[in-house]
Amino acid sequence: MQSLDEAARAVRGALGSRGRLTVLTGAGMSAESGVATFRGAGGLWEKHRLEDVATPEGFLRDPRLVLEFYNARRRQLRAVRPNAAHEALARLEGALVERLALITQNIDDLHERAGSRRILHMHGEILKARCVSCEAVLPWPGDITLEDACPACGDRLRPHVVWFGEMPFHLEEEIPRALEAEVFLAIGTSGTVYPAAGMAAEARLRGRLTVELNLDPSEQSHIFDHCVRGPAGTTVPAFVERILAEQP
Ligand code: BV8
Ligand code: ZN
Repeated sequence: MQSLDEAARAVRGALGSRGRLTVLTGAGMSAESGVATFRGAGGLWEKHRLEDVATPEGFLRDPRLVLEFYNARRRQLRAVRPNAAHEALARLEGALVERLALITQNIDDLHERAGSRRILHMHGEILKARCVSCEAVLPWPGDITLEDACPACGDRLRPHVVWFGEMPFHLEEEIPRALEAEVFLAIGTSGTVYPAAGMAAEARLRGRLTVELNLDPSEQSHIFDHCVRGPAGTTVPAFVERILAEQP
């Protein structure tokens, strides 16, 4: 993949021996693990309207439908495994350590299970529940039902995920700091959902090198200095190998 070599060479140049790299991942990262994406064929939004299952209004209207939507996705997560792309990013973190910032839009735990340690889940985590009143956050690998109650205050539980119209996490400090990195790399995201979709433009505004690894063109492809087409399970390990080849 000629453009992959070109992009990796540019990243090595921009990184040098001390430069920082920020990675933003989306559903395309987990696609080859068998986790449905949102907008692809057979995607999650084909079966449900976003308004019904991924908004606070939808939860108020029909909490059982919403809880079941996430219960099904949580159950499916137990049957899948991280893929070569997740594993390559964990290797990259092992080499770059605090020079790498990993921001994910995904609510699965596949980055963690591949060995990544420092992950910013800007849209929350499906394996955690949150109390609708006192906002206690609890590890929750099983189903959430209407009968489940917050151990602290007894009120109802919801998935600890960011719905449309809700404020994503880590926007005040960690993400702005991560966008100062010399290189911004987006992997497997359609660039449709803001403010995540605006990150490439932010990085470019700061004069940073921007690279996209995606199966298809995204809504932000025109922003990136380099766009490498292909499945993450192939492009990410190849990319990481080329970047690490030169790291002291
Ligand atoms: C907010 C958690 C205020 C829940 C998610 C009008 C214009 C602009 C913006 C808006 C607007 N109206 C409303 C908004 C704001 C809204 C928004 O952006 N809406 C969109 C639909 C227009 N955003 C919000 O509401 C956000 N909050 O704005 O609050 C605010 C504003 C600024 C600052 C502070 C506060 C909250 C959004 C969070 C919603 N929650 N997820 C859950 O998961 O159920 S979003 C959900 O979709 C995912 O988390 C993910 O982030 C997102 C996008 O999906 P992708 O990850 O990109 O996946 P997708 O399927 O779309 O694409 C997959 C890509 O992978 C494709 O490109 C494909 O080609 C590629 N691919 C596939 N297979 C592979 C692959 N690539 C490589 N290899 C493969 N094998
Ligand atoms: Zn509570």
